[in-house]
Amino acid sequence: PQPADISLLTHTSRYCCCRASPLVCPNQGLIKQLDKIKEARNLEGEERSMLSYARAISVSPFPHVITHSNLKREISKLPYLGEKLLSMVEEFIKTGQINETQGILTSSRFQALSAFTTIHGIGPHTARKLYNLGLRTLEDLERYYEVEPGRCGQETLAVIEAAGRESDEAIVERSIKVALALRHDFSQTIPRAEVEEMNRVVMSELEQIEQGCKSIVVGGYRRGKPQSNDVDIVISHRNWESGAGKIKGLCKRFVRRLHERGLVTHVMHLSGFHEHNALRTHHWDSLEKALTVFVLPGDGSQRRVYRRLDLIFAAPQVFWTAVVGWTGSTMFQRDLRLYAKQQKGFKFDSSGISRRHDSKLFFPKTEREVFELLGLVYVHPTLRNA
Ligand code: TTP
Ligand code: MN
Ligand code: MN
Ligand code: MN
Repeated sequence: PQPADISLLTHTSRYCCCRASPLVCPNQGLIKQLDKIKEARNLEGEERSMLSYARAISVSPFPHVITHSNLKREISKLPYLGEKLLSMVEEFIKTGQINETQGILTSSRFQALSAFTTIHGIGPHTARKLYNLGLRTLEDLERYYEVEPGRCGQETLAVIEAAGRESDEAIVERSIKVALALRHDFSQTIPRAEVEEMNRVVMSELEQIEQGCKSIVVGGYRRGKPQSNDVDIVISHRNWESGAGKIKGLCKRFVRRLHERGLVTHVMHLSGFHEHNALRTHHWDSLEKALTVFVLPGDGSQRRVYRRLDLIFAAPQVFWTAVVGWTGSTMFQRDLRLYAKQQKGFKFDSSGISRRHDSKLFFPKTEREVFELLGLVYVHPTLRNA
């Protein structure tokens, strides 16, 4: 990161897209405790409370270790730390833990619900439904969904062809079955070198069916995480004029190809992303994406681990908004949208930027331009871990 950029960021802003959020911060212990409470609220469907904790966590990368001496003076001036949160922070400073967190950690309901939501496709709502049926462990879930560990046959080609014509329930049910069957592989995190190898293999396959494409690995990898839970790649085309036409329909064609080549073994979901309002009439109106299971070709000596791979396709005009959106973090992106709306009268999401009053579209040519358009100081990807 350029020092000039960092020094312009302020830790007292209400928006985390104006603050520096490194991967590891001086108050990691506090954040870990608050994160459990946040997760518990999320699992119980308490959205507002969940967001309060998420916001408290996002301001806690305060540049220094939070102590008694700076608590009154500086910490109480940070946004989102109200009376209740401040008393928890105080408790943490005194005892090294938070009582409520300890209660959560020993709750068997919390343990079951958080185990359930590690499965892609199971959100808090489904997790609670399964818990109410008396299910408690992932083994219980395997029996319920009639899934055998390590084995998941799927008519992948049929899934690809059916894209866009399936019900949400069918998509979720399939995702859960695949994620359950392959959960022992999916729980192994992906080192950076393997992420890079996957991108290389994907792009050399893509070159075979469409020349001139480009990609950036986004998600946690781009924010500097040493290990990722999945791999997210935004794909576009180098030609500004003809690129949009080449990207259109590429998602399905490419996933079919990767499946033929034995690289994509399963498809969880294939879709156009939610559309950017003002873009609707144009041919680059929405982002096509594929949520898949990918396996690197082996040399025969050992079985390769199944990995989750997300491919996002963006026309050149919306490539950089897609990259910023999919780099995350989720909180960083949430505040980018909020800042754009509240401070600039702009609409921002992964599939584009537009001005609200006249729907004028903007097509940034670099990542810095995305920030400039929104009137923001550039934040390096490794400082977007809010
Ligand atoms: P994830 O892959 O779910 O999360 P991550 O890459 O930050 O961390 P990891 O995979 O290692 O657990 O999502 C990647 C980013 O994409 C996320 O930070 C926000 C964005 N995103 C969207 O914009 N829309 C979506 O529907 C999803 C799932 C993610
Ligand atoms: Mn990811
Ligand atoms: Mn994830
Ligand atoms: Mn992902």
